Amino acid sequence: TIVYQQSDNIATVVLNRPDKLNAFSETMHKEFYQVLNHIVNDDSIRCVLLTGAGRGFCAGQDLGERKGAEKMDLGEKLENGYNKNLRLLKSIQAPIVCAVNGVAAGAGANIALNCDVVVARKSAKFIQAFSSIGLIPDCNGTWILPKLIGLARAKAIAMLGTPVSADQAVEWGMIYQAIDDSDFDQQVDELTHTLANRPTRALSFIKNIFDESYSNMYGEHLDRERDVQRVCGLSHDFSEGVAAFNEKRPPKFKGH
Ligand code: LHQ
Repeated sequence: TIVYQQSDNIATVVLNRPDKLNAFSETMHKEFYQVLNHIVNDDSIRCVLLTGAGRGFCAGQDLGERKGAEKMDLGEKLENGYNKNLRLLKSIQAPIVCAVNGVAAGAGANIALNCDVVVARKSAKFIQAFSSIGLIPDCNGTWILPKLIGLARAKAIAMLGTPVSADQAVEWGMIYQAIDDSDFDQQVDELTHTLANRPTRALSFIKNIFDESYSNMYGEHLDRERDVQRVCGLSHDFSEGVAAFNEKRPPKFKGH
């Protein structure tokens, strides 16, 4: 249910249940965990690409696995499935690109929005499908959405379940780029290779410090930038970046 491949320091994770628009089954949760766990522990990885097989990115939770009308503990399902995986995803230090190749619904939409650089095919749509089946957005959708697009839009799309096109998502600041379907694969490939050749440790600091900014006070955050920049200043990649600038040549970053 997950296809994993590694080359050029790029880890590619493909959600692979195309007949079900890559909806998350129990098996897929487990395989996703194994793959993320591998990535967290492999220092050679300098960029992660998450995408889907076929015409969809991910339709969220597999609703076919719970056809019965019996009630169940969704809190438990979240904790041992999505939340466990998202905590692991969040601990990955390399930049994570999400290439939304088609519809991203429910948990699928919010898993995408938890990645660092999100691009989508122009034909893709983002659907906060949760309230249409009596749920609230999960996978930290209620945390990230208001930050990305503001409370007014976040509440409306969460309550209405309105599909948001890739272009609209860019205009709202929900994702980074909408790419013509015909150029998508090539541009995603260029993006991941570019990121994999940039100063990986600095990029990891960037993602962490942006997240921290939501809970830090102003002065406290200046202190954090100072401390992190001090570490960056001691890195190979900083020396290399400055040397390359002065020698008017492209830098060759090692990632540390
Ligand atoms: C699916 C699914 C799907 C199974 C398409 N499951 N088969 C939930 C509960 C538990 C714990 C915690 O968290 C959550 C979080 C959630 O993710 S809740 C939200 C769950 N997702 C949805 O409600 C989305 C349901 N899907 C749809 O609304 C549509 O399929 C979309 C709008 C995504 C795409 O529509 P279409 O392009 O028209 O495709 P389709 O509906 O024809 O789907 C194609 C096939 O995929 C079809 O199977 P079939 O055998 O009939 O060809 C669908 O049944 C299957 N599929 N989503 N979530």
